[in-house]
Amino acid sequence: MGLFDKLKKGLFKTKKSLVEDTEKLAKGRKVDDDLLEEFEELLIMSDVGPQASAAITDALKEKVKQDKIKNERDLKAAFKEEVTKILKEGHKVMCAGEKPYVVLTVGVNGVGKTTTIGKLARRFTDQGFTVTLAAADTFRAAAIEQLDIWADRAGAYIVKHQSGSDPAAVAFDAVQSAQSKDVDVVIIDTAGRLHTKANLMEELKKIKRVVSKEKSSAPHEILLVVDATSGQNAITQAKIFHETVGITGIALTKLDGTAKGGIIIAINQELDIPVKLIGVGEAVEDLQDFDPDEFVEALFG
Ligand SMILES: Nc1nc2c(ncn2[C@@H]2O[C@H](COP(=O)(O)OP(=O)(O)OP(=O)(O)O)[C@@H](O)[C@H]2O)c(=O)[nH]1
Ligand SMILES: [Mg+2]
Repeated sequence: MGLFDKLKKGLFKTKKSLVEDTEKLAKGRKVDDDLLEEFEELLIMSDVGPQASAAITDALKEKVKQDKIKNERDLKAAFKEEVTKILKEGHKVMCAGEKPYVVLTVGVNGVGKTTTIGKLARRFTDQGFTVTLAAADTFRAAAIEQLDIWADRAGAYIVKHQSGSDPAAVAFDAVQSAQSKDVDVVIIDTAGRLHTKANLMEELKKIKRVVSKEKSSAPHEILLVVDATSGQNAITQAKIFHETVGITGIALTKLDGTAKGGIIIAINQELDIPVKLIGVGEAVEDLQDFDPDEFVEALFG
């Protein structure tokens, strides 16, 4: 199965709730304000978020007024256009520049950080880059083992200390080791933490500070991993992590498990942080660069 088909398959449930249900709603009906009110409700139910839902609906209302939307087909086309606009605004992909290129990965518990790191590492090594993983989730021994397995699969180096040790020290050692071995990419795993726990958020600041002592331009990417099934809480998480450490990109995981993939539209509308990666399944190739055009095609096509 090609990447686009995997994306399509991963977005199956979201396509149903976001696109097919809105098509059904409009079928054989006159497109008017009443219909668009119901349409807006459907968007909100699909986790598109109040702001983006209102923005899309307002744009459609305007087009109805101008007589540009007459039937369900016009409605779908205009809807697609508005979603594309929102997803394209401020879009960026991840690209390794400096050497070593240091990626710090953060997020709440269980969102898919370690899995995303493993898949990302594999992608980089497949492309011919060398990679060092930093096991800075020292909270549980199992977390270090999990990263070890991924390092093995990806053919990456791993820097690890004993569980319970200082995560910032692990991150520092990993960057130092990468510099001495001339490694291309360093990816730092961290323990999941609730954005509401101030002391744990301080720890992330420390990791960031310590890494920049070893290489002043690092970390080059601070990647927030967000679970697509967490609904509007994803926005709150992003805001607080951003305030604390300054997020440069979002990896949105588990889009395959949910009908609420509309959250990606809410994230794009409400935050100035680009979604760079999406997870549409458990396999390595299910971590994809977020490409707004392809995403919209997979959803509406
Ligand atoms: N279906 C699906 N499952 C995913 C995806 N990404 C991650 N997972 C699953 O999510 C679960 C948790 O993943 P982890 O990578 O351990 O999450 P984590 O954020 O590192 O968790 P903590 O370190 O405990 O905070 C695993 O079972 C993964 O296989 C995805 O895109 N799709
Ligand atoms: Mg983990």
